[in-house]
Amino acid sequence: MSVNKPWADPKDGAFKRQVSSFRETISPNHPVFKPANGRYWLYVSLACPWAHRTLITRALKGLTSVIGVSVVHWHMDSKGWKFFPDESQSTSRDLCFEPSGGVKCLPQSHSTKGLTPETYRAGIDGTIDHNYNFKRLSELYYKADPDYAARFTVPVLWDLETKTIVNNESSEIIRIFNSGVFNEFADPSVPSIDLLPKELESEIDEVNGWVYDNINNGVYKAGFAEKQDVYEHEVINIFTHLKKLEEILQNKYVKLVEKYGEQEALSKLFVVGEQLTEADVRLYPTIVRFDPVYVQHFKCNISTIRDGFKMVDLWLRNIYWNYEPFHSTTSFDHIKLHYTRSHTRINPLGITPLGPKPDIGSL
Ligand SMILES: N[C@@H](CCC(=O)N[C@@H](CS)C(=O)NCC(=O)O)C(=O)O
Repeated sequence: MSVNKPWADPKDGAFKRQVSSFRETISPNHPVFKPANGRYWLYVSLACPWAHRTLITRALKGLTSVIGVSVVHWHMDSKGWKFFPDESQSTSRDLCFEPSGGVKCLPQSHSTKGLTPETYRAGIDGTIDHNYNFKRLSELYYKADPDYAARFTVPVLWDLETKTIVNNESSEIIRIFNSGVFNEFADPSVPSIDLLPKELESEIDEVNGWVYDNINNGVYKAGFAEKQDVYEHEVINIFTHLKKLEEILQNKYVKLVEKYGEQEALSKLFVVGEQLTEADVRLYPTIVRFDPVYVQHFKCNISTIRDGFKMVDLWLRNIYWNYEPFHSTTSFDHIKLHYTRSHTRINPLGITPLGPKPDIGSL
């Protein structure tokens, strides 16, 4: 079976992301995938920015007890993602920073199958596959489709009833979560939020479009480029768009200060409108990874966010420190370890840089 490599096409030296294969939705009108409590399961990596969006949305929508989660180990090898325990990485304990990740693997009826707190290092090594005890994410893909012939990517939204993949495209998974189909099961203590209000939808789509091409996927195109000119083109493009973002946030902030005063302005500083939307959810996973990994590992080092983009940095710190669903789903352990030790073509010795410290500035 030929599964294309995660790095660049040797012909033109440019990285091209594969198109996701499973594209169903969940809705009362869908012939198979109806909304239900505990029927669907998310498979994620805490390192992966695309999976990160789905975890944030799940938490923002109060669905942590409705949709369970299994987390792959941070180390992705030639056979792809694997679940805990991972014998080959057993020496990693003292290399890990402090445990984080904040992922609740509910529903509670799914136990961690005998793992004790000593052997179960959630937030560092990921979790077991709670449903089938698979060792590899690939096994899940083959269960859904024995002829599957593409890459085994996270996130995966899995249906426990028909035992198949509903969707493996993060931009669609977050829209399913936001659509309201699970509202009746959602945690009532979580304030309800619509991440895609009708009146802002076209602006959100417009921002998502350029943010995806030039920032979210831009860092990968720079990082995986295998020719100098391709790399330079991509990295300059990223910084052009970070500048555009900085200007948008700067203009907004000035207006917010005029309208609400300095104290309240920050609480309304979002990419679109004056409220948290999908545009923030999709931008955040890239920006929070930027200084810790993309600057050095993907060579996006014209500047750091913290030194070169004051408003983007302020927006980032506000979201990270003031919104639990962002904070609790961000694992700097997974992020740093995954990139620096999995991409052996970029970093053959797997040395993980210690800085920058702190991972993110305080407010
Ligand atoms: N279009 C997908 C992209 C997902 C994706 O590329 N995930 C990466 C991790 S960041 C992955 O699982 N890669 C595994 C591989 O390429 O083997 C989405 O947004 O859901």
